[in-house]
Amino acid sequence: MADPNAGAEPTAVAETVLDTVAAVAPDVRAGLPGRRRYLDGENPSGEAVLAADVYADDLLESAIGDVAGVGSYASEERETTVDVGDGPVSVAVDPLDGSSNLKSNNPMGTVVAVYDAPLPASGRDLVAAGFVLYGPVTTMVAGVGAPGDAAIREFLVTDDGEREPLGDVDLPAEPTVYGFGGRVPDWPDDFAAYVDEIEDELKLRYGGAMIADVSQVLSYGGVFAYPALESAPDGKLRLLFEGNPVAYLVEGAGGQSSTGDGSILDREATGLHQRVPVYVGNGDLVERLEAALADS
Ligand code: P6P
Repeated sequence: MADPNAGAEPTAVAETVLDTVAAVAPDVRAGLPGRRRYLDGENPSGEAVLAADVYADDLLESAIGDVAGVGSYASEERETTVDVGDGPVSVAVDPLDGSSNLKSNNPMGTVVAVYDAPLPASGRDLVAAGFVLYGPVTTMVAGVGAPGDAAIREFLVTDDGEREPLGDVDLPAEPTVYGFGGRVPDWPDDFAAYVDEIEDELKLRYGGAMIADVSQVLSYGGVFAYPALESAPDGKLRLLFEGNPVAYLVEGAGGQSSTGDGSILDREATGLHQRVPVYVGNGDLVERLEAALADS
């Protein structure tokens, strides 16, 4: 029997993946109230797992696994990839980024990265990336195409799981906000010196969910970082389903990304859960940060 995924054009598959994530989003959101409890055990990154994390992951794996052209599914919650078909496209997901915000009822999101390559894959192999933000309104920010070629757009996600275009996302030229993860005592001296330099120029906005904090940078201009830490030289965020997709989106919106030493998209992928320092935002702010880190 002919492979139904044969000849599946990666960007067409990617569009369908984004539609599928939007279609599932109302169910993810509706399932949050009853799933604020922690489960026994840890995720592959050694972090506590909420019932909502597993619920969202199961919904997304089932829905994305049915998309023709998708060959494998990976997520923050799963040690290894799941073979879901014979297609050329791999999908890496953070099902509920910032789920610890459930306790405080602050925003969180679903992050999706679509690669035209087996996992683990480089950010240069992305053919699409996006996030759903469960805020006062459910929205999606996404792009389809090679890194740098894709227009980054915002969509309203309706109660029926449809994507209604709201317009292009362009990083404001004048930055106004910053938000940095980790604890001040754990920041290396060079990063702390950078913070001292910019904290009088920008307003502190940090909400503890990467996607919500990146959304503020995309909306108001500025810089988000989960930096390399003294205790964790590769930082906290994962390359495949956090660093790469936000780098794709912020660079596509007119900003820059960095690991501290060049674009996140150029970081070699060696594992599904490898961590990477994440610095994204307006180019001047990212370049000043790279200079500060290089001075150390
Ligand atoms: P901290 C959420 O758990 C997450 O992975 C990112 O969404 C967020 O940026 C970071 O961790 C928050 O970490 O140490 O500030 O709680």
